Amino acid sequence: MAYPYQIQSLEEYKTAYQKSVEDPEGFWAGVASDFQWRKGWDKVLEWNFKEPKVEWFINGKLNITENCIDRHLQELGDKPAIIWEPNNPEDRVRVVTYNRLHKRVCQVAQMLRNNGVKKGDRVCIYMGMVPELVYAVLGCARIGAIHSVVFGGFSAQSIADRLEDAKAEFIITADGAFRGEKVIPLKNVIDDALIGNKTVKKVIVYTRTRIPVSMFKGRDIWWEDEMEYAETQVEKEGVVSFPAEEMDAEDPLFILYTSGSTGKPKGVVHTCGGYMVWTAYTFVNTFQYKRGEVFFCTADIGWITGHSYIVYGPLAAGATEVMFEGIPTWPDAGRFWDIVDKHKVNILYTAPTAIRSLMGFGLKPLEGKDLSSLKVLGTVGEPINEEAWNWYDEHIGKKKCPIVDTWWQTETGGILITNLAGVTPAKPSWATLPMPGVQPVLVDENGKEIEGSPASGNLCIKAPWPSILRTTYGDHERCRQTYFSAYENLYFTGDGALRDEEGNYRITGRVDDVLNVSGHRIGTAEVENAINMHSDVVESAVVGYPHDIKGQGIYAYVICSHIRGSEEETRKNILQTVSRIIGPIAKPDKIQFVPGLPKTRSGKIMRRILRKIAEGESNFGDTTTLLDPGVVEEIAKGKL
Ligand code: 6R9
Repeated sequence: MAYPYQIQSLEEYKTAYQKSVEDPEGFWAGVASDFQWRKGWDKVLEWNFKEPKVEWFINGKLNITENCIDRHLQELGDKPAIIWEPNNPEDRVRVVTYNRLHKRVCQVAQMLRNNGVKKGDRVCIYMGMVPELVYAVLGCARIGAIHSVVFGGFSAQSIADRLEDAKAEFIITADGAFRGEKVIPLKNVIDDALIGNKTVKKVIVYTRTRIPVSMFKGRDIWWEDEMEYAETQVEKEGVVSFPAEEMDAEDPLFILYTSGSTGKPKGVVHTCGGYMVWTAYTFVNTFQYKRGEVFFCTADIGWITGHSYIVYGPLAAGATEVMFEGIPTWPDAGRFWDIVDKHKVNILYTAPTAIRSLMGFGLKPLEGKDLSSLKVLGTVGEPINEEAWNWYDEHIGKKKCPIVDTWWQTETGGILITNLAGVTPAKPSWATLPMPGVQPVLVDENGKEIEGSPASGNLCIKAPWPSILRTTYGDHERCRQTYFSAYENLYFTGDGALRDEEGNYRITGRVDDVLNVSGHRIGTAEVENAINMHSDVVESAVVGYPHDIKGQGIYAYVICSHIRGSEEETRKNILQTVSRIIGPIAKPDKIQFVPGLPKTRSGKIMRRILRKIAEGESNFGDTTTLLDPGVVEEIAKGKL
């Protein structure tokens, strides 16, 4: 069964695109009417990119969980919403039907209410990939609390910063999380994050790994006890109910922190109405999802991809999806293919870094795996190189599955540029065409729009789509500065792109000081700040360099006051420091000790030169403006 707003041919795409540009309000009113609103909107859109102010479905009232769950119950109540594959393939698969999801989300909502959580309160969620994470997220949404999910790979310090920025009063976590052979001690990390914290009142702890945890009286409570009690409140004579909070379309739904070019992560804020419409619309159209098909997104819910294409988009569309707790290489590098085979996955959505890493294991892990259920493949997170694209196409899709290369960002809420599977043409390593409602432009350094094609420039968007970020939490000026001030009346993505004669886009990567390591966004300034925390470090500069599997690796140039013990020891200590401050995901791949850094007379580090050295280039361009041109040669000599 197709969805009313599903685009099914190239012609339909062209018509939809044109209508979305000529009459955005009419177009999006049409799409939004397919959702459940408590009260309709007065006006579809008001916006200016100056302040910026963007409002969609003004005065419309809804609750996103009624759209993701309740409205499906009659038809899909017994159908699986989530098929959960545990870390250990020998353990039991859990199938969560829409009925069960409804019950659990009602219980969480009740549990949160019992513990004093109210609409608008911030709840930090720090859990592994278990169904309870989805219940927690949706339980917040049901009572109108703003969730802030923090990825399990972030350190206590990172969590502490996020808790403080969001002034979160509640945390939902687990004792630990299984990831391959490792057990991540989540609750311990939370305990460290809470040293000195003054806002958090309650920590709810779900039991997953049974590793020892300390439970503080008056603050820490067990998920199981609370849920059991909540169950007696939400279920009466076999009927489950917990009335969802009525939310304004523009009420915040969640905060998700992401790195930018400054040292401090930003809390990107998305709202209820536009985000719901966009995630469902893009899910259905990009992947050409049809009712009953099995969708598998391998992302973690700690990132935007998991928010939009594990939690909200698929569930708003009443989809069936696989959720995976573990990692692609455990117990062996055939794990994804086992899952595809076992659960008859129709649509697989993963990241280029995962594809490249699995490619490295050759074809053996594919032997004996039946991948014939696959119909559509997708990628996200970073540019996909042709080699990886071809491998994915040939060995996974068997040349029968369209590949969608989806470009988007935490700030965009959902997919903005992509081909639509089997509907609009694919072009290897090109994201191709904009979604209806998305008007990309390329601008030169002076902010002038580059017309005509082929062209290359900085990628901006001309007008708002329903799930554009509304603000950065607690600091609207920062939002304006970062995204809306570089070019007048345009949203600036931070990415560079090419455009061909057909209007296809190819994203070439970040043009700011943001790295993309294994599809994870990491600001160079953040890593530098962390390195500089080490007691022997005087100064550091961090750049990206091409990495076969990660896409980009982190290269750090470090000036030390002295080296205690061996260089190797100091390196390890620096890595440990970065792990503590940000998390293991930000650990540099290479650390080179240098006597100085190439600086301009005004004291600015010339990263351009450092990037060239890290890339192994020998032509550094003009170095005459440097304070001490000699330092460049010296650094180049010591390149790792
Ligand atoms: C969804 C997500 C956003 C940055 C973005 C860009 C890069 C994402 C891409 C891609 C080329 C694609 N990016 N998808 N680059 N092709 N298909 O990844 O969000 O974590 O915020 O990262 O990722 O550089 O600006 P986020």
